[in-house]
Order: sequence, then structure tokens, then C-alpha cells
Amino acid sequence: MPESPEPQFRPDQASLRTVPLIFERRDPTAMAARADAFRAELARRRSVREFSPEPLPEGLLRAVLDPCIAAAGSAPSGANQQPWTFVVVTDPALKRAIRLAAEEEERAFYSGRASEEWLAALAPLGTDWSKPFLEVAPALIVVFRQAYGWNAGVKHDHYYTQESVGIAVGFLLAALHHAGLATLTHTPSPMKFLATLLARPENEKPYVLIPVGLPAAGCRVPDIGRKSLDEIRSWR
Ligand code: IYR
Repeated sequence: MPESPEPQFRPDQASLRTVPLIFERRDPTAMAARADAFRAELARRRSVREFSPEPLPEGLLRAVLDPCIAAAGSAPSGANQQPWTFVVVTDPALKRAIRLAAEEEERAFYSGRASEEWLAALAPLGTDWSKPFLEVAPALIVVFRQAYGWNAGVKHDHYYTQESVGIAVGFLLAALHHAGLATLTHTPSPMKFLATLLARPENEKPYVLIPVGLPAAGCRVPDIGRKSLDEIRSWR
């Protein structure tokens, strides 16, 4: 394709600091093969609700979780404000407190707060109010969305925080799966108790709770499918 005569980006603007892009050009066959291999790898990721209680080798969790969280933190975000905080909980007493608080909300959800339509939609997942995985999983990653920020004591707006944190969580789930750990995206509702138990500042809103670990021996998951490619994409 000929170079477009219209500038697409102006790295020569006086105030703009730039660095060279690091980008690997691949041959077309390699690109297609990599795309399909990535598809196949992600397609094997499943939400796991039955974790193994076996202790993990000393240091393994941090050695795996820290780079995965760093990968999440490399996600694009509105105005590059990176409006996220990832809190890793491994302390058994704290995991228990989170379980008890979550189960209290979930009990209310399953026994009245959820509509009949919502409960019917959840039936194929086999979920109920009890959440033992919140104690059994060796780690819980609690993701917080920074609804606004602070700069030298002055409050400032954050932009597109829902989208930004959603993208970062997508990166995180893919990274953890790629590393060999199972995850669940869990959203007890409401989740305010997470901010309280983890003593987060006012600007941080709980976004999702991600139990992480190895699946229990003989772990089973619901027999649910994914929409076909033809159902989800259109070329125009
Ligand atoms: N938060 C509840 C209910 C629940 C809601 C949705 I939407 C799900 O996809 C799964 C569960 C629970 O965790 O059981």
C-alpha cells in the first residue's frame, strides 16, 4: 500500500515526547498460525469453582501472579490513567472474612433479590449462595476501579474507567490461564464489603473478585458452549 499523504500522527508536535515503537513484523503464515494457536489456548479457559486445597510450592504464587498483574497493568486505558489496583489476598483469615461477607450477600441474592428470570439464566451454571472456593483457592485477586484520582491532594477525573479496567482484567485472565492457573470471575453483589475489608481509599470501587489456583482433582465444569464465530462476527 502506498504511504498515505495525510499524516496519521504528528510526532513532531513541540510538546510531544515520543519513543520508537518496538514491533515485530511476522510473515503472514506465522501470523495466522499464532492467531489460531492463541484462539485454541484461550478456548480452553473455563471458569472454575472447585479449587485444589493442595499447598503450592513456596514462592510460586508470587512468581506467577506478579508478572500476570504486571501484564494486566500494561493494558491501554483512558488517557493512560491506569485506573486500577490489584489486591492479592492469601491470608486465610482475610479469605474467610471475604467468604462470609460474600455469602451473606449471595444468600440474599439467591433467596429473593434476584428475579426469577435471572435465576433461570444462572441455572445452567449450577451456582448457589455457598462460596467455599473463596477460602479454598490459594489466592484471591480483588480488582479495584479508581473512579477518580488524586494528584498532590487534588481530586481529578478519570476517563472510561469501566472500559479500561475491563480490558486490564481481560489481559489478567488470559495471562493467568497462559501461565497455568485456573480462575473464576466472581461478582458478589453488592461488593462494597471488599473495599471495607481491604481498607481501600474512597476513590477505589470493587470491580471483580478473581479466585486463582489449581483446579481440584476431578474438577468438573458446566457443559455450556460458546457462540460460533458466525454468530458473533460480521465482515462488511
Ligand atoms: N453473583 C452470584 C450470581 C451470579 C451472577 C452471574 I450474571 C453469573 O454469571 C454467575 C453468578 C454468584 O456468584 O453466584
